[in-house]
Order: sequence, then C-alpha cells, then structure tokens
Amino acid sequence: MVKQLPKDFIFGGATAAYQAEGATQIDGKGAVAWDKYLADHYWYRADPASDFYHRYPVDLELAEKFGVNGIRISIAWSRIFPTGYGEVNPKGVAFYHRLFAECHKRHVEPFVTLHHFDTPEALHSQGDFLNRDTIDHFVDYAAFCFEEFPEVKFWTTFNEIGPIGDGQYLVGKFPPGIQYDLAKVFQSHHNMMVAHARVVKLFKDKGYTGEIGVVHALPTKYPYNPENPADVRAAELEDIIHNRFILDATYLGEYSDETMQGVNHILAVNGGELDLRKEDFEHLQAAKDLNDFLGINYYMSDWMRGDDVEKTEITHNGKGEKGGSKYQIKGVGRREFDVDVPRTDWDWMIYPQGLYDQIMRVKANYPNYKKIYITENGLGYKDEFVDGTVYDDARIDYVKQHLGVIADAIADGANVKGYFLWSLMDVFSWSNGYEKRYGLFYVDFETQERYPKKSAYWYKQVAESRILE
Ligand code: BGP
Repeated sequence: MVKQLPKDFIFGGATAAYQAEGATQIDGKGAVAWDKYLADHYWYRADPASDFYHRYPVDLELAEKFGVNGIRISIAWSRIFPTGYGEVNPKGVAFYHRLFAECHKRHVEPFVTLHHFDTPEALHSQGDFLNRDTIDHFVDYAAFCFEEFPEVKFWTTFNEIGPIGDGQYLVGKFPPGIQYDLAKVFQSHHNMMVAHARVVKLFKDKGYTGEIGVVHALPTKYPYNPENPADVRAAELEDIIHNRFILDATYLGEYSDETMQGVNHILAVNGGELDLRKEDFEHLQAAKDLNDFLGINYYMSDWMRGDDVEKTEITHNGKGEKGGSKYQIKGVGRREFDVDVPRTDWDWMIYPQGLYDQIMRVKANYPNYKKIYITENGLGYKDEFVDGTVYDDARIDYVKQHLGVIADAIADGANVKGYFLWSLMDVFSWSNGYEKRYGLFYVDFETQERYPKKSAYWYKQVAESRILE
C-alpha cells in the first residue's frame, strides 16, 4: 500500500553533543561525569566519537545532499559553562554559533537540546538533578542560551528524562551507577520536570521567537497476556515509571490519582520517599499549556508479566549478545522477551504498532499536546562495511515500517510534524560502545571518513517524494 507524508513534514537526523563531537578535552570544555565513568567502567571512550566538533561541515553537506532538512543537535552545557554555572567559555559559545550558521547555510534546521545526558561533572558530583541547586543552574544556563543564540528557532529542554533516571538509579549503567533505587528515579524525573517547566515559562515570559518543547522516550508497555489482570497491572506500573509520570508532569501539571497510587505502591514495596513541594506544582501548572511540541523517541515496546517478583534484578545487554537481558522490578513485574515479534541483538523488541499506539495515547490523554515530532527512532545494528558502503536493508525496513505508522497516525488525526532518524551519522552508544551503529552515514572511526549507507539513498528518495511504497 502506498502511504504519503505531508509536504511540510521534516525529514531529520538526530545527534547528541557527547556522542558526536569528541573533542572533550579542548577549547575549555569542562568535564562531565561520563568522562571518568567510561574510563572506569567501559571498554571505549568519548574521543574521538564522530569528531563532529571538527567535521560538522561534512555531515551537514551530506545531510543536505541526502534530503535531510532537520538536525537534532545538543549543546554541551560544559562547553558553555565548564562547571555548570559562573564563568562563560567563549570558545564554546563561538563553536555553536559556527555550527548553527553552517546548518542554515545547508538548509538543515537545527532543533537544539539543552541537555542530552551530559550534566557537568561539577554539578553531577553534587547530586546531579537530585540536588535542587542544579535546577537553578539549568534555568540560568537556558536563559543564557536563549539570549545568546537567537538563530535557534526550535529548543528542547531535556532529552529523555525517563531513561536518565532509569540509567542512573535503576539499571545503574549511567553515572553514578546506582541500582534499584526507585525513589531516586522518581525524584530525578520530578526535579527535571520542574526544571523543564521553569525554562518553558521563562522562554514564553521573555517573548523569544521560536518554539520550545521536551523530548520523552516513550516505550509502549503491553500485558503479556491481556486476559491476566496481574500482567495488565504490571504493564500499567511499568508505564507509570517510564512514561506516565513524566507525561502527567508535562501536560497535566500534576500527577493524576492513578499515577500517584502506582508510585506509592512501588515505593511502599521498594522503600523511599519523595520530596514533592507545593511550589513545584505551581511551576508545572504554569507551563503545562505552553509546550509548543512534544518530541517522542521511540525504539521498542515491552511485554510485561505480573509474576510475583521477589527481588529487583536487571541485567543490561551492552554487547549485543541476544538473549542477555533481564529486567524485573519488585512489586511491578518482569519483562518477557520471548514474544512473537522480532528483536535486535540488544533485545530491543521491534514493534512499529507501539509507536502508533503511543502517539494516539498522547492525543487521547493529553489533548493539550499541540504537536509531535518523532525525535528519535532507528535500528541499532552491527553494520557490515563492504564495497565502501553498508547494505542495511534491515534498517530501511525498520524505518519504513515506523514511518508507515506515523502516516497512519496523521491520517487518524494526530498532529505529527516530522521525523528524526537516530542517528544522522554513526555515533557511539552510551552504554554499548561504537559497535552499535544507527547512522545514515557510516563513520570509519579511525579515519573519520563518512560513507553513505544504502539507507541514506533510500531516505533521500522518501524525503523528496514523501511517498512510502
Ligand atoms: C536514546 C538516546 C540517544 C541514543 C539512542 C540509542 O535513548 O537519546 O542518545 O543513544 O537512545 O540508544 P543506544 O545508544 O543505547 O542504542
């Protein structure tokens, strides 16, 4: 069946400062927690990454050539404020002016994220967003960027508040590497949402031109057996942890009774208390109708079993050894991987219908959402480089299916305005290294040469025709 995407639909590519730029030690950049954490715990480093700090003109030239008319870029907070606040680093500021100018020269609209997993080390070591001082510093940093970079028209406060809390305090694969602390997960979500709300309000109060939103990762949660109430409850509770708590904060300005009932149950079983203050909700309320867009990152769905889980146990499959994942939370349930849908080597369940369901859920439950961009989606794969390219038919198929359900959602009344493939060129993966590739352009990390993959030619043709065969 032929499907069509709208004329003004953005065909973008996504990147993130820390995963793309490299150059972590030069031009006055301050440290981030990942610098030491990778050295202590992982087999790879953030240098050279894709050397985007120097090669961005090449990537933007390729983007233009391959029909890509939007790019997600994040500003490295510690390039602007090396310790998170105080003295500005002029070289960092100059770099982003150059980068945004190059985007415009190439007709590739920059969608700029203020925080993509890389809190400056000086603030991270003081508790990151669990420390409320970080909220104030983030608001000041955002205010500085809005004044300094009027050339940016699309701002995102945070990338993936959900997976940050999950990675830092539940799975423990992100610095500081704490495991199974559900109270910290929710507190981090909450504090970051308050920071988001304050920044959105500031942006609107000051009357800046352009748009502002937030990017949430929204994996869809299904009961393994929809007839089994325990499985249904497990899916609801996982949804609260990863999706609903932050969606409520974004669009309701409060947590619904059902959401809080689920949170309280999880904390009663796992221990811990939350610090939710009256003034926090005033901030959330003031911003809930001001978000210009919601960015949805969608890669996978999960199927939940509500078995009585005695203890929380999570095993992260970081090397792409299929079947190596385990994810179960006490009082919640466990993820079932033996489901009849394809999955990647990293055990990510490929289910395009989950994206459709998630978009429609936002539309139904949060009608003040205004518009949606799919800000990340793509296939992590151990690409094989042959004949100077990669014949990545699996990636083409993945993207085609997801674009297909986006077209369906638009036809069914959802306001989705663009798609950003993760990733524009290959970058490294936070907890999986350089072997897990996603890009349209293959990067030889030794020479830093770029090579368009088969998917790049396919993407160009779809971006130009807007037609999905
Ligand atoms: C999202 C992040 C990206 C990127 C992507 C792929 O969670 O926003 O930065 O890393 O997922 O994930 P991974 O690198 O774990 O495969």
